[in-house]
Parts: sequence; C-alpha cells; structure tokens
Amino acid sequence: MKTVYSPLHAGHAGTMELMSGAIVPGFEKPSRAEIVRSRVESEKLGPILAPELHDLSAAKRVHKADYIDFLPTVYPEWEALGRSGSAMPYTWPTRGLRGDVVPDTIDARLGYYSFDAGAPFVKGTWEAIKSSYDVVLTGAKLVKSGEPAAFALCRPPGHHAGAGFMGGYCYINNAAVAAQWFLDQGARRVAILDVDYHHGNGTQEIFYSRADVQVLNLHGDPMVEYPYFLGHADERGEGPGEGFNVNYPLPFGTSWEAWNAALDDACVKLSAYGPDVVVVSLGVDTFEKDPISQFKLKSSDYPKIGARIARLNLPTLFVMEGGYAVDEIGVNAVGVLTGFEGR
Ligand code: SS9
Ligand code: ZN
Repeated sequence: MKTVYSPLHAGHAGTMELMSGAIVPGFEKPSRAEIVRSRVESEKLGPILAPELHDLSAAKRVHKADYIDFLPTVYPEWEALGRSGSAMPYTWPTRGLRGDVVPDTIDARLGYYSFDAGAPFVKGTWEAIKSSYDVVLTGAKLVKSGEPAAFALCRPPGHHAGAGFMGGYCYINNAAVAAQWFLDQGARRVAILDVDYHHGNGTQEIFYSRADVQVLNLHGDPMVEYPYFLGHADERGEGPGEGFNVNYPLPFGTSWEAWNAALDDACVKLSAYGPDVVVVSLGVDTFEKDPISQFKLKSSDYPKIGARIARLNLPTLFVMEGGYAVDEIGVNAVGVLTGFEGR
C-alpha cells in the first residue's frame, strides 16, 4: 500500500512533558515517524508520497472554527511576549469556573483550548500539525480513488483532540477529519477503529451523538489510565448516536488473547454496522515495552491485528497515532500493514 509522509513533522521537536512530578523530554518525538518511515522502506510496503496541501475547511467540519483558527497563532503570540521554549497551559476552566468566555491572553487561551498540558507548542509545531492534516487527507483521497488501503503516517497524532480542545500530544483529530471527509465525499457510513492503547476521547466526543460514524475503542481502563475522564463501557453514544460508540476498557497487563477477543468483538460489530470505509487509529503503544503503557502485546501480534482488519474486506485508511517504544515502533506499525496485506 501507499504511505503518505511529510518531513515537516520534524519541526515539532524539543518538547517536554510533566510525568510523575518531573519535567521530562517529550515521548512524542520526531524519531517516531522517522523510524516508521524507514521501516516502510525496508519492508518495501510501497511508494512514499508527499501530501497535497489543503485549506482548513475539512478541519472545521469536525472542530470548532475558533479552535482551528487559534492553533497557528499560539507560537507567534508566545514569541511576541519575548518567550521561547514550549508554550503550554497551566490553568483550565474546570467545574466551578467559567468556560463560556474566551480570555484574551495566551496563557488563558492555551488552557481554554485544552484538557491537559500534554500538547505543547514549539516554533515548528503548527507546521507539523498542518502537515499531519495534509497527510491524512491525502491518504483519504487515495482510498476514495480506489486504493484498497493507504497509510497516513501522521505526526503529531490526533485521537485525543476534541471539537474544541487539544491534549495528549494531539491537536487536530486526523482520523475524525478523514472520517468526515469520506462522508462529505459521499460515503453513507464510516467506522473508526481505534486500537491505540489510550482511549480516543476526542474521536468519541466528536461523533458521540451521530449515527453516521461508528466509533470503536480498545484501551486501558480509564479508572486507572490516561485520559481518565472518558472511555468507560457504559458510554454508548447519545440521541441518534445511541449504540454507535463502543468502548472496550481493558486492565493493565492485558496480552494478546484478551486483547484479540476485544478486537474480534469490535470487528463483528463493525461488520454488522456495514460502513463504506474504515479508518483505523493505529497506535502501537499496546506493545509490552512501551514506556508509558501497560499492555503486553508482542511484535509478533501486530501482523495478526492487520490480518483481522483485512478480513473486514473494506476500504481502509490507517492513521498513525501513538507508540513510544521508538526502537520497535517501525516493526510494530508496519507489521500491522504487512499483516493486512497478507504477507
Ligand atoms: C504523563 C502521562 C500523560 C499522555 C499520553 C498520550 C498518549 C497519546 N506525561 N500521557 S497516544
Ligand atoms: Zn496512545
């Protein structure tokens, strides 16, 4: 299959994050995408294409316009105040504070448009976000044009970003953008299968009251795992979306047998839904050696994931999400893709 990749992701570098009370280098770093790209080459998965450039209208189909317009302004405003380093929020409009007024100052706007401090900005961050968006739309177009599958090698990832907020390394929800784009191009129904270790809270929020996008999520139980405040099994969608959101929270230590049982159940529900196209939020942070995750999948399990998805027999867009065991991220992510292709 074809891969879409942009080198502009690499400008989103040198970020840091708060972990267990310490400031540490960001786990979501440029080498992740570079190692996946070189594995695509060494495995001869197929050609690697540069993205076509897009305006932001497709982003505004799933995100609030004011949020999307805010993103390119962050770092210029930060620098105008004489600051450098990472632009990050430290105050949020949680319960008991007003969430209906957008403040003027950059520190407050960062908090207004986020749910955590996990989506920092450096000088090249907006260009990376935009390139990731261009990558996913270019991948979607390949699938729409008749390719059985394509791989959008997105970085930064997207599934934690909601309609009006960033967080968890995510800014624009690339998978949601692609799903909506397929609908706008004439698809009747789209399924999003999120196999990243973390619950795709942004994707769930965006489509929660809709019947035209089925969202299925396998992830660490939010009672004990990030993003904590969404992802329980009783979240099934609301209104017209009732029944079209499916969560599989799984315990720490989950290995292939239990994880695969959940995947199979999700695939059965997906097939019953009868979508025209599948968008896979492809995180490989389910890996046993992932530094921030608690599942126990092995490298030999990833081709089996791809093979199960192939059995859906539907046009499929793979969208890169998480995976932080950098040494193995290429083997694992591309393992899913070669497994999908039956090799
Ligand atoms: C503290 C842990 C927060 C956020 C993980 C986001 C994963 C995106 N630094 N971890 S796939
Ligand atoms: Zn993740």
